[in-house]
Amino acid sequence: MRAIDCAGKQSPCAAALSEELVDDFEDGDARPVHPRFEAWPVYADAASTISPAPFATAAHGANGSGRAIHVSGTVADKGYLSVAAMAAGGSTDLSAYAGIAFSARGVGLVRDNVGTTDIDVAGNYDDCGRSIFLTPTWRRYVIRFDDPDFAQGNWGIRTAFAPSKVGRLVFANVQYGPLDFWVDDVVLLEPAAKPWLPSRSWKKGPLGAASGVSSAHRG
Ligand SMILES: [Ca+2]
Repeated sequence: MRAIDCAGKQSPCAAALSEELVDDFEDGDARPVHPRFEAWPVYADAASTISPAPFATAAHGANGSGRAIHVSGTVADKGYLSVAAMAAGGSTDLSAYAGIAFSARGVGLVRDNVGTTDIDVAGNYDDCGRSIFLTPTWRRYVIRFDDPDFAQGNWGIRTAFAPSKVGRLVFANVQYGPLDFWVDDVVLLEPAAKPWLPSRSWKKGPLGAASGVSSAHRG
C-alpha cells in the first residue's frame, strides 16, 4: 500500500510502520476483522438521511478489490452522519500504535476521528481526528497520533488524546448537506523494527523475535 498523504512533521510518515488490518470489507459483513474491533454501525440524526442503514458493504473497493464502505446521505443543519469501527468491549488500548491509515474517495470533506472513552465522559464527542478533502479517485491517507494536525475539532471541552482508551474509529461529516464517501483497507499502524536497537529495549517479547515487526493481529 502506498502512503501518499502525509501531512505533518514526518515524511514519509508511514515508511517505518507496519500495518494490521482493521477491515478490507471483502467478507461483506459488518464486523471488522481485527479482534480489537467488533462492529461497523452507521449513525445519523433523525433529520439527516444515510445509506446504507443498517451497514452494508458495496462493490468496487480500492486497488481493484471487491468491496468497500460506501456511505451517502444528506446531513441536516447541525446534524451528523458517520460510520465507525467500534472497539470490542467498548474500549481498546492503541498506545502501542502510531496511528491509522485508510483508502478513501468521494466528494467534499470527511473527518477521520479516533474517539476515546474519556472524551465520552467529558460529554462533548469532540474527538481527535483530521479532516480530509476527498478526491473522486482512491487515495491513501495516513493519520498519525503524533501529527500536529491530529487534534480535536476545537468546539468541545479540551481533552488530551488518550490512545489507551480508544472507543471507535470514525468517518464522519464535517459540513452539512450532501455527502458521499467510500472507505477501504483500514489499518492500524505499528512502529516497525529498529534493527539498531536491541529487541529487549524496544519491545517486550521473545528474545530473538523479529522485534516489533508484526503483520499478525494483536489480541
Ligand atoms: Ca476492499
